[in-house]
Parts: sequence; C-alpha cells; structure tokens
Amino acid sequence: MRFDVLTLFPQVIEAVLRESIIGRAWENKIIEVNIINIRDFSKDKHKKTDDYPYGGGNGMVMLAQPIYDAYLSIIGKLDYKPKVIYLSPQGRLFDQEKAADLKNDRHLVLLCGHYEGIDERVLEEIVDEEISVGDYVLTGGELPAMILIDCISRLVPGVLSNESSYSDESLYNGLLEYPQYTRPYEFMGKKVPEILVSGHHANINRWRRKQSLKRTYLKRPDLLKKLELKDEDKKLLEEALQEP
Ligand code: 4GX
Repeated sequence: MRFDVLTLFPQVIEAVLRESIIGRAWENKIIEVNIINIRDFSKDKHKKTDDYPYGGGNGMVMLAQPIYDAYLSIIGKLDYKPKVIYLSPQGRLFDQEKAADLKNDRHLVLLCGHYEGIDERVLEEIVDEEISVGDYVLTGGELPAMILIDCISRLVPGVLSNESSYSDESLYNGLLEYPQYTRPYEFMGKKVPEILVSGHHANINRWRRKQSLKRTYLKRPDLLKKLELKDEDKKLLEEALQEP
C-alpha cells in the first residue's frame, strides 16, 4: 500500500506518522509514504503557493500550477493512475466501510488544502474523490489525511502486531466493543464481572456479544439500524435490556 501526500506542511505529517505504529510499518516497508511539499513546485521566485481570489473576498486560494506539477511528478513514474483524494468538508463522510474499500486501492494520493481552498480547475483535473472526516471545519487537510493513512494502514496485513487484532473490535462488525477489564480484580470496590474469570469461553463470548449489542443499542442506535440482526442477536439484546 502506498500513500503520497501533497501538502504545504510536510514536517507536520512526517512527525506525526513517524511517532505512531504507522511509523514502524513505514520503516519496515509494509507501507510506503511519500510526503511531497507543494512549495517545491512553485515557479515563483518567492516560492508563492497562493493568491487572492478572483471576485474578491476573504483569504487566499491555493494556486493550481504547483499542485498540478506536484501531481505530475508522481504519475510521471507510473504506468497506472493512482486514486487522488481531496480532503474537504464538502466530501462524503469517512467511515470504517470507506477505509476497508480504500484499502483495495494500492496507491492513494492525498491532497491537503489550506486557506479558503484550492483553485477549482486543478481539482476538476486531478481529483477522483472528495472525502470529509467530519462535519466541522479544520485549518487544513493534513489532520484528515493522517486520519485516512492511520485508519487504512492498520487494515493492511502486518501493520498491527497481531493479525487478528482488528477482527472482532469495535465497528469492524458494525457494533461497539464490549467492556474490557484487567488487573486488579477489585478496583474502588468494583469487581470484574464473574463470568470473565470463569474460564468458560463459550459463555464469555456470549456475554461479550451481548454487551456489544447492548452498548450499541444504548449509545449508537444509528449504527444498529444499519445492521440486520440475526434472531440469536435479537434474543441476546432483549435479554441484555432486561438485566439491571
Ligand atoms: N474533512 N478542512 C480542507 C480547505 C478547504 C476550504 C474550503 C474546501 C473548501 C476537512 C474536514 C476540513 C478545512 C480541510 C478546509 N477546502 N477536511 N480545508 N472536515 O475541515 O476533511
């Protein structure tokens, strides 16, 4: 899996990715990350990358040319077209399903905008997909790009130490995760649920499934509505809701 990030703040991306689990996967060449400084492609003697908006108004707009030339520097060496994603609040909302879908793309180019946005003409020319990480406004596309890299990379085999470590976690199957406990057995007078120390694995799995269903129902009913529950799960959930 390869990611190329087009940004005006390469050091930010570099620092954050290096310090994470993703940094290790990057070092071990399980994923490839290229961070491209859009400023390097400015033809201006002051390395300018933005200008005033036609029609007036507040703020600055990123120039088309440096972004387009940065993009050409990537595809010039390829015999296929990578998928180009523009991070913007106008895009479709990113979620786990989208992450699983994008994992199949082998090469993603992530375009990070700043200021009031980017000259529309270069977006029309190179962008395949617009993605938003949430309905709020950030100062730039760098954090969203890192969210995508983090979320997609951990689905790539070998990135997480334990291959199965995302198989039954929160949201993977559309449900929230069951509660977790570790030592000590008693904390602030509260004991660990008895079933978890019983050693009866079938019962433990049933209990965890039940907690997942209950939590999702209570905390994120919107997620539950997207699922078609099996009769067994419906029964478990009903049971769970009757318990104190
Ligand atoms: N999910 N931002 C993009 C530049 C911009 C300004 C105006 C289009 C129109 C964001 C988000 C996000 C801030 C990144 C504005 N683009 N990106 N940037 N939420 O808020 O992805």
